[in-house]
Amino acid sequence: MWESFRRLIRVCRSEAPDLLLVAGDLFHRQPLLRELKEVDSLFASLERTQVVLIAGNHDHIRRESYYRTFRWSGNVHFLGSEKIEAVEFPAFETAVYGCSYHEKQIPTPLYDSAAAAGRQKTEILLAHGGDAAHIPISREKLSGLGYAYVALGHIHMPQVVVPGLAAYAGALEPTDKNDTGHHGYIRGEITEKGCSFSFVPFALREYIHCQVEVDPRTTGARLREMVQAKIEEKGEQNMYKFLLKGYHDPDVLFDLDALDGRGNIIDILDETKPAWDLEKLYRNNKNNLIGRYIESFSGAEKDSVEYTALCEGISALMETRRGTE
Ligand SMILES: [Mn+2]
Repeated sequence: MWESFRRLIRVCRSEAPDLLLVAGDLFHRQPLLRELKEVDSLFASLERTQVVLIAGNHDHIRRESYYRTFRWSGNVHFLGSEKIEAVEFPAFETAVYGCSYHEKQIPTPLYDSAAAAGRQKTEILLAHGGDAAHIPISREKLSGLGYAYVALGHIHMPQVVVPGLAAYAGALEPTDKNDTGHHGYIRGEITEKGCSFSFVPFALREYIHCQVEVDPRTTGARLREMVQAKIEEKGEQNMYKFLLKGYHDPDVLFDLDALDGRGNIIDILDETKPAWDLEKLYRNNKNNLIGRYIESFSGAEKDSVEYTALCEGISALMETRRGTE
């Protein structure tokens, strides 16, 4: 995460935006003093950019938090109050509003009544939360507050909440194996015509969930090729979770460990089912339990619930027969 943060600072150094907004949870826990010093010196290196940040629920301001006493560099503005306050930048006629978490949870919809006060021509809200326990947000209310832009933090997946007005930047890098999809930051521009913003993919890696369909001709070696081809197509730098579907030859057993040739598969779920040759099985087992079992499902459509139950039952029966052989 530090590496991504440093890369983002390098981007800001070269693009020199007026503002860099950090919408809370810069840290996933209480920051150490040395961490605040590192972050502040990186922010201070942005000579042409003003930085505004708030504390989120993860790095909420505890009684003994270093956030309370830390002295930020001149271009860094920490909105540390529990109540919504504003920092003004007359040089580019902008004010940024926001508040910080002093508790892990805030179930009150604080932003519902946090209208822009008209201190500057352009007003921005820096907000954190959006679920029931963390300042619930109403799209309608947010739209009526009078801000040119609402920069949202808390949800890791980047997403637009109100088109042209409010969006979650998401985490710079995925922080969890279920944080699939692109990660990056939001680059916004406010002109006479209004606000426009777009998501900039920035993460070095993504978590990708893939599905692979097998059929009765798929051998273990072929499956390995299919999995590796998917990884080559979507990028070797990413981390994968595979779901195997379809029907396999009952005599083929997939060795799941052998599929991870590059060490970037974190999970493989095998939901394939054996493709039994039911007619042949029936012919050979007419007078025993297997035959009667197949008979009881006669007419089941392939891929129906009944057919799946039939195949699973057959697998179980064949397994016990193998066991007694
Ligand atoms: Mn949060």
